[in-house]
Amino acid sequence: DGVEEIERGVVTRTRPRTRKPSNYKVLMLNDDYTPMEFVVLCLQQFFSMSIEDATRVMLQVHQQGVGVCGVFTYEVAETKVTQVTDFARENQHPLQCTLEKA
Ligand code: TYC
Repeated sequence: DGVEEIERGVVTRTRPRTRKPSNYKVLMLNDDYTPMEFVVLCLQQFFSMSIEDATRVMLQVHQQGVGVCGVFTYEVAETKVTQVTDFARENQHPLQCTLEKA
């Protein structure tokens, strides 16, 4: 903790005022029904991936059950999860996305 002398010899101890925000991974989960092309489209649209990277991540999720879409601050990660989930529901797909502290 920092030590500050303010006036007339009064000494106060202060905590460091800021803390770096933690990062969160956005994870894509596999399911049996969402079309592969739809997952690739989501990864391109919401995570700005090239078609090659999107296809690689989609296949990893398909084969291993889960894959990392990216790492973001909590607020951004939460927004991405909502965007993917809403877009999937609008298109009647069960695709699931979640976040995990990095
Ligand atoms: N397993 C799906 C299929 O065979 C494809 C898929 C991949 C679904 C990744 C979800 O996050 C996912 N159609």
